Amino acid sequence: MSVFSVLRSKLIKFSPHLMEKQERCKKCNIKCGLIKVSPDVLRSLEDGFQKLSESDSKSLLKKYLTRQVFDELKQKKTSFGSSLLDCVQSGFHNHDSGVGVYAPDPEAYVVFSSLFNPIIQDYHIGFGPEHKHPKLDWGDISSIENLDPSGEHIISTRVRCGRSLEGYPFNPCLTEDQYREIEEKMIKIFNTMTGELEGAYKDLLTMSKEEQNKLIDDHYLFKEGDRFLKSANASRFWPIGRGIYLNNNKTFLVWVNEEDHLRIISMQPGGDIASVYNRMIEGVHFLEQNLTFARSPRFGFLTFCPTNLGTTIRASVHIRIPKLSSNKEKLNSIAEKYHLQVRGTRGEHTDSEDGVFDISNKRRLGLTEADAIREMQDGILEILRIEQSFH
Ligand code: ADP
Ligand code: CIR
Repeated sequence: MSVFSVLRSKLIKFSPHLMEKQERCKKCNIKCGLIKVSPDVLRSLEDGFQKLSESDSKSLLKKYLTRQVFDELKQKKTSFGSSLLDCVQSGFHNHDSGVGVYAPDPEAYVVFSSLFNPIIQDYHIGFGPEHKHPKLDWGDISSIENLDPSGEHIISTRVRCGRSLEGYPFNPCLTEDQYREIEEKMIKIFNTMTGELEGAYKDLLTMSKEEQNKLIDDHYLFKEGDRFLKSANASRFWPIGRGIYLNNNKTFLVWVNEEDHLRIISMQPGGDIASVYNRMIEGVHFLEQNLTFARSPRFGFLTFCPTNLGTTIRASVHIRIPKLSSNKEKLNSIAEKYHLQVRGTRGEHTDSEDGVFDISNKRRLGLTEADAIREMQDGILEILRIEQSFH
């Protein structure tokens, strides 16, 4: 590579507007073929592709990264300088990934659409390339029922959504200054929260290990050292810019700069999903008075992981179902039929402890917020009906 082309690609990476006079690609309408992918990156791509092909990985990445798609995409870059390697390296390193891809910046969903589209269609159950995410609709909260009024099975309920701030790329492209800038912006807003949402922000940089571990064990804080995120280049400068806002009742939380710029979370003991959902909406309304969230006409709210696009809603219960827990096949078949996802007690990629599962809606894209909540509610009610029918 000549000195000139190295300089040019560096300049373009930091100043995408320099590409303005260049031609746009006919397929993705982005200047995706103009910055050369380096021989090192190409070698890592070929090597990773070969190893994944020979593995018994069940990831969606392995399923959809055919040789043809790989050859079509391996030379492309977004105007942020992201290559195919930035999208797939988590799945290349972690063959036990369920999905295996992340979008390093918002353009990646378009430039690498031949890979993202089929993965999105598979995960979000039928959201095809011709589909558009519907308009935001929180729905009628008064129609949502308590999932477990007797309090016998549901330990707690949580609803979260993810938000990216317009004007910033995702984790792998954020600079150290941008991490600090986002955090500072958020602290100013958190300081103005009142009423039920009033609380305090704690940054990870100055938090003691004891406090951090207690918050993780109590299910408030994100875990440390997620290997899927780490190999996606999403943990650079950790713990700079990362932290958690907690209201005084510990029922409303905001994660800053973990997987997404923001995760807005509401949770409480029991099965009163209407109260939990309502509080999360209140928090979102408050934050959006002060921030602009990145939203695409096709994908809805934009997130780092394609599994979170659209509504970005994950509504979950921690549920004790001893009978179904000893009949995993039955539990999985109900989950599949009702579009639910079963996770372990400490979140994704963890095991169930004491027969407690985290069960939530699976898809978030191609349906409204109200539909996502309804889908979770219908599935959980069916699980409880079946659990109670075993005597
Ligand atoms: P997400 O992708 O929604 O952020 P994770 O699977 O990473 O979720 O889990 C984050 C944390 O939230 C974990 O500690 C997990 O146990 C906790 N959590 C998820 N659902 C519930 C729930 N219904 N009640 C209590 N904690 C929950
Ligand atoms: C995987 O493929 O298993 C991980 N990359 C996680 C995928 C979805 N979860 C997430 O975004 N937290």
